[in-house]
Amino acid sequence: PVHSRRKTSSRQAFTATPFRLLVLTILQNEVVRHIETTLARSLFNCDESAAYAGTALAFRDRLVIDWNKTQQNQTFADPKRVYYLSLEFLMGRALDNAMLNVGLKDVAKEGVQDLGFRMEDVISQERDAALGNGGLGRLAACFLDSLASLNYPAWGYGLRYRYGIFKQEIVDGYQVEIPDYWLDFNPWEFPRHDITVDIQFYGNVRKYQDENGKQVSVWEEGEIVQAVAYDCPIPGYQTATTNNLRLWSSKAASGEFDFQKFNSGEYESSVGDQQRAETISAVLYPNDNLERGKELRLKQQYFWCAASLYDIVRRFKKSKKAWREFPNQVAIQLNDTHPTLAIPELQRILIDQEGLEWDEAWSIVQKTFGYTNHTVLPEALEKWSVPLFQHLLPRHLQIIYDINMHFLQYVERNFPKDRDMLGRVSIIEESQPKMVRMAYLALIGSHKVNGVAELHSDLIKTTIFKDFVKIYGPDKFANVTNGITPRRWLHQANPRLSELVASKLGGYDYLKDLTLLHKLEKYVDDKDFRKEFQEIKYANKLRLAKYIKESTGVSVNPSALFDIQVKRIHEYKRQQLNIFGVIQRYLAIKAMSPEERKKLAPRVSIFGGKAAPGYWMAKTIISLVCAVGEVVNNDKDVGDLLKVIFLEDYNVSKAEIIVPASDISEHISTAGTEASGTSNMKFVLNGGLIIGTCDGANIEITREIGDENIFLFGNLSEDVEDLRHAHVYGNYEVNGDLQGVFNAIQQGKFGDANRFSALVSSVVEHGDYYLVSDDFDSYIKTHAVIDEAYRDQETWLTKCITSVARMGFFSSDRCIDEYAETIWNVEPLKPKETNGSA
Ligand code: RUG
Repeated sequence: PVHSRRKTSSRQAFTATPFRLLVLTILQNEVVRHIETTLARSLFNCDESAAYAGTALAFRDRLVIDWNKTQQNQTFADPKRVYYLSLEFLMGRALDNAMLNVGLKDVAKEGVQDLGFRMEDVISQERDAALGNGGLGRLAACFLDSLASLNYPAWGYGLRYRYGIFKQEIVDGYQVEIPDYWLDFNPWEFPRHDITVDIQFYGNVRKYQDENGKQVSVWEEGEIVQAVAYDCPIPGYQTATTNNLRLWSSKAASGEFDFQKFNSGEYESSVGDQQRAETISAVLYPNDNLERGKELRLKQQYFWCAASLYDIVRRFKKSKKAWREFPNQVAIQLNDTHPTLAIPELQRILIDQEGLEWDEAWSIVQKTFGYTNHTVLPEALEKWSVPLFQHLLPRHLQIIYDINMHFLQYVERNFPKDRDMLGRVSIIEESQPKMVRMAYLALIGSHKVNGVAELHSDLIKTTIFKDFVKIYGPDKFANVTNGITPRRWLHQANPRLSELVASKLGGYDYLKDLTLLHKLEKYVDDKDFRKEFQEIKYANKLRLAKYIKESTGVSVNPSALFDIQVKRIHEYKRQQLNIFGVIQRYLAIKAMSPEERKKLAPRVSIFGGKAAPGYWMAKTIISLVCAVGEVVNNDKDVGDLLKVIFLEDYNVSKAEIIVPASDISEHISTAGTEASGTSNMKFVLNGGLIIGTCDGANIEITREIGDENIFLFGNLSEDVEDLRHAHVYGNYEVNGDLQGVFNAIQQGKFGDANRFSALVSSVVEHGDYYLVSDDFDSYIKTHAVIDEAYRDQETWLTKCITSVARMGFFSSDRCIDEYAETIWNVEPLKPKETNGSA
């Protein structure tokens, strides 16, 4: 049927090359075969979801072939491999990415058109794989894309949550969380029921002397849970390398329910073990930059670390190399402190199971691990209570105490006069109860520690890890500034801009070497290029305006300045500063004469992002944004001059629509609090400008694109401590404009003032920890500068184009090459043959 359809189809088919036609026919046949056989559906009642499933399965088949070859090639060559351990992988959708990486999206588009579908509709059938909270999980996803695209022999290891990050609904202006059961149909994973690992919890440790007089520790009894591997292929861009992301799922070790209990009528408790085991990988903890110390979270961490290490060690042992070769074959990167238990676990395997001496084992451990720190916020630094550890992982606690003892002895020998230092750097915090400081354990057990942007990497050396710089010297610390994959964040999200760039640079090579973008600068004055660039931005804004209308019912003017802040809601990210600024603008518009109004560029302020379910202040910020939107959007007197939108359920696939449509985006954290930020990079790469503080990667973005192309404001990180001190001990007056904003809120202009009183009092009464009042004036003035700049569309356009051309540094390919060279010491492994279909 497909063949006959082709004969009557579009003109394009006749102009296509025979090879293209052949690929198209083959691909179409594969899609149809999957719809008819795998899904057992008739083509006559094939809907969009079946079209998605058929297309996804056809592409999956292609990935699997390259995936198998890649794994065989790696097994044969046995190079040093990288293992990226991350509790979060925020992958988003896979089909579009697979089609682009394989290089067959255009053909597939034509194919599904022939079947009567639009590719956009087919793609949007897929649910996001949302196994992450925000920047940390998305970084891990970008890194996987770069590792494969650059042909590094690499594996990702994570957890296969049954429920990813919750779906956010806004009901009467409040956030409501809905569970995200995303696994209904997931063609991108392969259960490996033959790859299982038994993971032990609880129990006790027995010590005895063996026949040679050596002390031996045995971890006995307790509970066993089984880890089952689920593998996801990760295709590289225009290469046959397809790496593996292995996610672990938990199930009861017996695999069966308790028959005895079942037969005696205790139906509920007969499935108890099973349910308890499955709970481990059931849900992603929905906190970003916040740790809560829950037992189940520690269980998740150990379950995943132990299963991954077992797998890594098993693979190494196949090569029959000596243990001292382990760090020459294996590099393990810890994405934050979440996988820190891998350190005592490897030490345990080496000494308890493989019989190595402590020192030899410890030297292997230290050479193997690298640790990436992503935050200096105290509330985000993981600590686990010693009693909880003792109960859940008794052997690991002993090992941690031994690691600490060796470390403190070393510190004492080298710093005999600084007695206080021991308490400061000890892995064990002498609090009530005692706590295990995971960041210290991660640092001590790794050979390199890196921050994620220059300022952040400097800050960790002067704040949380200051003493450790003295102990180990500065060379243990490195910076690897974050990056993003241009494949998803330009080529996929903004295909027209990607095509325009390719037309000027003579092809798509820049997607593999983003520094080539600099060649765009010579087109900055090219009339046709400018026109096309501007038209693309407008089309992207139209698309977002349409989405806003569909999802909120509000009509926005696509010619207005789109001002966007989308990211997790957090006080340190300061969405409250933004909405206070919006209120100030609203009040100012209301007070303006008609002449003044005419001069003002219309604005649409767009917010999006999830609040952790237990983070009340963050939820209050969302409800203030919604309440302000209600009033402003219905104020006829203001009309198009200002609209305020809260976009529900911000996620990766929505970001792909939102990011290309911005004129200005907001990256306005209190200086020194945002480690890097990565959406700042995405927005600039897509031809938007940014307003930001001197924080995280904003600083390096400024260095690259030039300070004339960015709107910076606010206090610097070196002044933050003094300013906070002044709030607590001095008499601080709130600036007049901000007071006006607070008055409007308190007078009930946006509904019941009590709902928002905590936001006001956090500034006025509780020390303004995030320095909203200190930065407000400069924030408002900078927005006035933006208004002025936007009126001059030609200069604005020049800034946008110049900035895109200078963003080459921020590719995640550059990050991965830096990690490979300075931390992992791994080399790419050329694939055996290039991807035939690309
Ligand atoms: O908050 C940071 C971001 O600044 C950064 O860009 C991202 C990736 O490095 O990681 C975020 N982060 C930090 N997420 N969780 C943490 C602390 O656990």
